[in-house]
Amino acid sequence: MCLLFCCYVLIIIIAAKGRTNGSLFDMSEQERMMEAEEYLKKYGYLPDIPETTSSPELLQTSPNFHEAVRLFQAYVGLEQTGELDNETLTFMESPRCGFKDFSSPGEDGEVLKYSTGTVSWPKNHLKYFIKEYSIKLRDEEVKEIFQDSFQQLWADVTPLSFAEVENEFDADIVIRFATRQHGDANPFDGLGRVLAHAWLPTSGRAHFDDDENWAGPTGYGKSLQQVAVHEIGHMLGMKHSSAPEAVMAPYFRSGRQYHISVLDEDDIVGIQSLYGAPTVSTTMTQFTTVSPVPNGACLDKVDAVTCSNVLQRCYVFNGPYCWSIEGVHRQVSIIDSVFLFSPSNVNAAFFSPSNGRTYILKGCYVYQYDENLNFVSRRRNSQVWQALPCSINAIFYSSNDGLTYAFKNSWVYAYNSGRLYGRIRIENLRWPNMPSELFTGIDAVSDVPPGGQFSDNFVYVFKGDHYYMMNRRTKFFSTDSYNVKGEIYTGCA
Ligand SMILES: [Ca+2]
Ligand SMILES: [Ca+2]
Ligand SMILES: [Zn+2]
Ligand SMILES: [Zn+2]
Repeated sequence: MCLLFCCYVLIIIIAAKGRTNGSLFDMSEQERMMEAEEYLKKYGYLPDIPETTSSPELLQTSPNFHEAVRLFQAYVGLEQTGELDNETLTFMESPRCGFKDFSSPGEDGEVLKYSTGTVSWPKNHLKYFIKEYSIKLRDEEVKEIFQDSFQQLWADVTPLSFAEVENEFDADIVIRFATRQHGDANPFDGLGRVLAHAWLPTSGRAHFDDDENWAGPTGYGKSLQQVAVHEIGHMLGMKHSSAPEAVMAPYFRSGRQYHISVLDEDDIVGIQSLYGAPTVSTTMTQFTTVSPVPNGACLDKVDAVTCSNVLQRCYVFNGPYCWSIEGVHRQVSIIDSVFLFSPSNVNAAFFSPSNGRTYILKGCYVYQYDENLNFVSRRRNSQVWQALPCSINAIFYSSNDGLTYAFKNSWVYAYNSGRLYGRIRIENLRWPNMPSELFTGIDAVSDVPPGGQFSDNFVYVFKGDHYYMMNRRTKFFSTDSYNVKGEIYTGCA
């Protein structure tokens, strides 16, 4: 008896579940037609007129319904059969953005690629605020993902710039993570299907479904970065694109497209139709005007260090200057008089013994120089190293294990050539005896002592006005730290 009763309860639960979130494949054909109609209305393929009472019989014979299916199939790149075949149903089941694909159905039956709203922001500097965080990721990680999504992709191809603020009233853009009913007309639907939605300018709102298993750049789950870049696109005025490779395509991509490191040509043309191309100041033909090198200038902190074993010379960067150190000789110069096109106040620099190149990183860009320090190229961080964020703190090549380590805030990214080998928190590096003040970030690292003894056994880690020594082989940190000012290469001694 109990067994029967329990089964009965279970069936009711399954049936009730099927009504709200069941698979299209498990439904009767009639239910499937009704669900598909809802879907096509929701995403703009069919007019959403409440008075029309549709029935599966009516739909089966309705030319509008089959036309809408055909339009949907064209949009997602399927054969236009006009029927709810398996490929079509699979797309309708896939995780996607909640924004409509068409705002007016049909649009002359023409399938556009990128499309934009008619309104863009009337200013180029926008402030955003994360009002509610995800329970799936640390706040700090969410902050970093949004910072990079704004800076690294959209700001790079437009005159737009972005800053995070800590107050809703100062913000143009407000971001929330929420589940189910959350105060607007589009409640979320639990795990899967709709992942997020956002509004066109100048509303400045984006909501992310926190029932999704959001993941950072190397975690398993749905890449928050991929969805964030897409929703930011909406908030800047972009609608959906039918170009399958576009960031503004409505469907979530798993696998190789997990983390977006460049916008598609389609997205770039679209966003530039609203805001134009970047202004000159972000391109590399800028003129630096800095005061002449001060006499007796000395370093109190270090932006970056790089040592070339081809030239047997190190460069230590601070503000607009770099100190060249070769044995006991040191010379101060303005950075771009040595490294053509390099900006000042660099983030990080290192020399790679595998190709003899020197790399200088600032913001989202990496400047490359050949073994004689001739300028080679300027590319995005993420084009050179997979998923490397903008504005890192430090980077160095470890001759011991052949990996390149890049540091940003409390994270370290390890690379095998350009491929991401792993990303962990600095405190989990298992480099014994590491001082805890380094867990929150470091300023610079050098595999060679800035004095230039190339056979030396230590790696030098800089933070503030101190540096620390780590054994190159054992990765064991010395207990003592040293004041940067006390050293010959700083010019302060
Ligand atoms: Ca969902
Ligand atoms: Ca630095
Ligand atoms: Zn969207
Ligand atoms: Zn919402």
